[in-house]
This record gives sequence, structure tokens and C-alpha cells, in this order.
Amino acid sequence: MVNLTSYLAARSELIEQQLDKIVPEQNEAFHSVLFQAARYSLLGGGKRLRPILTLATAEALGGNVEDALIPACALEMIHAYSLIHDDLPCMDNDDFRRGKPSLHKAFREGQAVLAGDFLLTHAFHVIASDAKLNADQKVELVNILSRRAGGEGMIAGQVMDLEAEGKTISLDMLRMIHANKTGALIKASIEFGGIVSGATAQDMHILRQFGSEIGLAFQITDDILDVTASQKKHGKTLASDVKNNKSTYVSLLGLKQAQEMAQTTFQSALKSLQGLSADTTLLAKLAERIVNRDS
Ligand code: GRG
Repeated sequence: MVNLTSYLAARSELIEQQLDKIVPEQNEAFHSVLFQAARYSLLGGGKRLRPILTLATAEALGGNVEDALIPACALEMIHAYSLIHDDLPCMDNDDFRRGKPSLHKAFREGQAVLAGDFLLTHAFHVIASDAKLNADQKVELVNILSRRAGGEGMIAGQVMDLEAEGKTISLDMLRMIHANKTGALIKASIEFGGIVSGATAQDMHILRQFGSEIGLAFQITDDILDVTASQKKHGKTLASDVKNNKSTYVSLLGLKQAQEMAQTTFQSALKSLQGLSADTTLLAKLAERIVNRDS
């Protein structure tokens, strides 16, 4: 097994190159401001966690990285759109993202809304037109993505999050919000790897369980970093959840218990992997990085 840091760098590079082709700098068919704005967010850094999870899952199951690349990029496009819209004044009103001005600060607010809309719709187009996928895989991926990113997943979580603002909510409610808001797309990333590599129904079941657990571990760690990481490292307004009067795992449990919960969730994610008909070393290392990351 290769070193994880080199693996992440190599896969990020592949993803970056593919995203650059999907939303090129010069494109006569579209208004150039739209592409500039979309590129500002899409090619503006980020860990590329979701597409890397797709590639790693596909590789673990014996699939081909090239076959997984476009679906992986579609997930990153949805992720980029969600961050653009989440930063808007009518949502979290964050002026910074990844250490630079948010899209609505660098471009007009309307352009930020439209760039997000474009990335959302274009994500479905790139799956539908991917020559490496067969028709069944395309339908399955579109089905998963529309459910996980839509009103049964990420959007539902965002709505619940808005409703919960300024209220103290229970730990169960917090879990439900985040299972949808953040967890659903992370779960989709793992499911995507299974679909492109032709995973069995039994393996898909295990992957879904693993995806839910690492989604939760990711969010608890995000809440911890929101209060422990410096603005420089984390790249967004420090403790923005506190600023927005939102309940977090840290505000409900305290820092130490939240850290324990992240580790327990990581351990149960590892347990879930047992039984997968694949070499799980890479997925286990990625899960560990998710809970032990510093940004
Ligand atoms: C507005 C439609 C709509 C949805 C928003 C996911 C989401 C729903 C909003 C994101 C808000 C947020 C910052 C949530 C915390 C967890 C999270 C998604 C962090 C950012 O993801 P990373 O760490 O970001 O993968 P990078 O910059 O590495 O890509």
C-alpha cells in the first residue's frame, strides 16, 4: 500500500485536471463570467475528500480509477455548489472560504447564486454524458446523487439546520441534521465507488453503512476544528457556528466528549468495513485521516 499522503496528492492532481477540463477557462458556449465564477470555487483548493473517497472505493473493489473519475468530479461540483450557497448572506453569511473571499464577495451575489446553480445542474450532465459508464450505471448514479444531494439528503439537512438556528437542539436532532446536510454527500461518494466498480448488493450495503459512519465522524471533527483550528488553517471565519448561534457536537457535548465521539465513530466505521469483499486498507486509512485531520 502506497503512502497515504502521496496517494492523496496523486488523486487530487487527477481530479484537478479533470475538473479543469469540465469547466474550462475558455468556453465559447457559455458566458465567460459564469465559468470564471464557477472556476473560482471549483478549482480554488479544498481537500477533494468526496471525489477521493469515490476513487479509493472503486480501487478497493478492483475498479478502474479512470472509470470513476467523472462521477467523482460530479460529486465535487455538487460540494462546491453547496459551499457557495451556504456562504451567501441569506444562509451562513460567511465572507471567507478556504482562506480567500467567498464567491459572493469576489463576484456579485447574483453571480454566486448562478455559479452554484450551474455547478449543480452541470454535475448531472457530466454523469449523463460520461462515455465510460453504461446506461444502468448512469441511472443508478443520477438516482443516488439526486436523493443524497436533494430533499431527502443535503437540502433537507440545510432546511433543518436553518430551522434550528438560535435553538438548543437534542443530540439526536443534531445527528439527523448532519446525517443529511453533510453525511449524505459523503455517503454518496462511497456509493459512487461501488456503482462504478460493479459492487455486489452485499458490498453496497456495507459501503452505505461505512459511508454514514465516516460522514458522522467527518462532521464531529469539523465542529471540533471550528473551535480549535486557527482561521489560517481552517480557511473560514473562526467559529462561524458560534457566530450563527448553531448547536454543534462541541456545544452540546463539550470538546473532550466530542473528541471521544469522533474516535468511537471512527472505530465503528472500521468495524463496518469487515466483510467487504475487498482490500480495505486504503479505506481504513482514509477514515483515520478524516478524524485526525487538521483542516
Ligand atoms: C446551501 C444547498 C446548500 C447546502 C449546504 C453541506 C452544506 C449544505 C453546507 C456546508 C456548510 C459547512 C461548512 C458544513 C460543515 C461541513 C463541511 C461540508 C465542511 C466543508 O467541507 P470540506 O472540509 O471542504 O470537505 P473543502 O474546502 O476541503 O472542500
